[in-house]
Amino acid sequence: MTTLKEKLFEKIQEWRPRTEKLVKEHGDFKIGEVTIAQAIGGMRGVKCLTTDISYLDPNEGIRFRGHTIPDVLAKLPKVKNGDMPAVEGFFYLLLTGDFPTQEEIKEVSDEFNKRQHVPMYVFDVLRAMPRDTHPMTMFSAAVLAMQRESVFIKKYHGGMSKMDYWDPTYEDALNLLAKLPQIAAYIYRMKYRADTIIPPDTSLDMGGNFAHMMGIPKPYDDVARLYFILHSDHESGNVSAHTGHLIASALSDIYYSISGLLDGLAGPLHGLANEEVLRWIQGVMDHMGGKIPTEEEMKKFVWDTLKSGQVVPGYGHAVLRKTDPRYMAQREFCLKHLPDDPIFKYVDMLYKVVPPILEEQGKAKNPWPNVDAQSGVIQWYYGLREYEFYTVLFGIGRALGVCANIIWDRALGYPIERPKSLTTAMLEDLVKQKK
Ligand code: NMX
Ligand code: MLT
Repeated sequence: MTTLKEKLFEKIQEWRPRTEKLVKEHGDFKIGEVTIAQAIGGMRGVKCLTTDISYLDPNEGIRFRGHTIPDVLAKLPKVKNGDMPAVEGFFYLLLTGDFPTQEEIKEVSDEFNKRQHVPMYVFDVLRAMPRDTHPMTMFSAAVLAMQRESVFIKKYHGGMSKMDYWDPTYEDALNLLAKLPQIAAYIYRMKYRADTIIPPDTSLDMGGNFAHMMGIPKPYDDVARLYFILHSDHESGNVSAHTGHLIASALSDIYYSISGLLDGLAGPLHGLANEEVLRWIQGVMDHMGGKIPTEEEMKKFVWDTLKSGQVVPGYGHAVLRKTDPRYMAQREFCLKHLPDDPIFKYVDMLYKVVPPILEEQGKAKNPWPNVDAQSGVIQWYYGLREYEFYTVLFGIGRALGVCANIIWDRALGYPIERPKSLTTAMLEDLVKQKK
């Protein structure tokens, strides 16, 4: 057993009695009520999920295992010759709640490198798809194609105690996570770089290897590390994390779960918003003939977007009620590395212009930018201009968080998810009875 797996097992054994006690002794303790608006309105704010991997405070933003983004970036050991921590170390933190040493990070990195070989049939599946297929469709299909590799399902069919489910799930998770960067880079180079594939370099960490396979020089390795960390998890209620958890709750394996989460992430109200932001800004730039608009001109574009019934991509959030700290972390990166970039100037002007307009319009509960408002500009700057690829990057990151969640779901024996529905007539009757 690796140090990570051993440590995880210790943590699981410590944690199990806490969950069991809560359910057995306090199972009917009420943590909230559900209103009709919530039952019809996407279950917004209903407290009915449990995860210890991350928690989203509406005003403070995300904490991973109790740590804010600045804390995580400061406290995790950095990659040699880089400014960012290794993604592998961050995964260790998500799984165990502890900051790893350099040695422990190296062990996870070696594990990933051992498992990074992608079976040939995955590339065959990708090559059989029309080249204009959306990269998220390709990414999800590639993950699904690998389902036959699942260790969990083989062990399940062989007969396995529920207490052991987490173990083959951990194996599946590491096997899959190790391959995602290579699959993503393959899709990118096949689709947008004349099919010139760059083989992996297993001497590098996950972020470094991804930058290498994308063919983008430094500091893109740090960009990749920052991206994967920032996008990893946003507690369990968002569409991608919830989809992954929901699918896994039926004991479908990691491959089914991650493929499904990618499908949810590919919606324009969720992860695809990072693509939408760049498309929208390009529209503004084309209209302006490349010139940076004045604030007044920008305000008009924002109002035109709203008046045509569209949302302003990259703004608003279902939970957050302030600027997303993931936006701020990327903004800091931009201020350091690309302060004069024209697209960054647009993005920065939008930060000034959009919130007051959304407030004046009075519909959005959160007028502030989310992670997607700032993420595309960095990719664009480093030459990744095919913005339909941006959600794939989000997907690699999100898979880390969801895999950590699913391993813990299995360890704590979370059951199949099955909320209850009512009919419209039942809701009407409930209201009448109350009157
Ligand atoms: N532009 C215009 N209208 C908005 C926006 C926005 N950015 N955000 C919310 N609204 C509208 C929303 O469409 C709804 O209108 P209606 O009553 O006509 O249905 C109203 O404001 C109330 O919505 P909220 O309760 O504030 O937001 P909700 O929780 O339903 O949705 C989002 C959250 C994120 C889906 C929404 O803010 C949005 O569509 N934002 C733009 C797309 C985006 O950036 N998505 C990425 C989110 C982060 N991520 O990576 O997943
Ligand atoms: C996410 O990272 O999943 C998004 O911010 C959406 C959310 O949390 O609701």
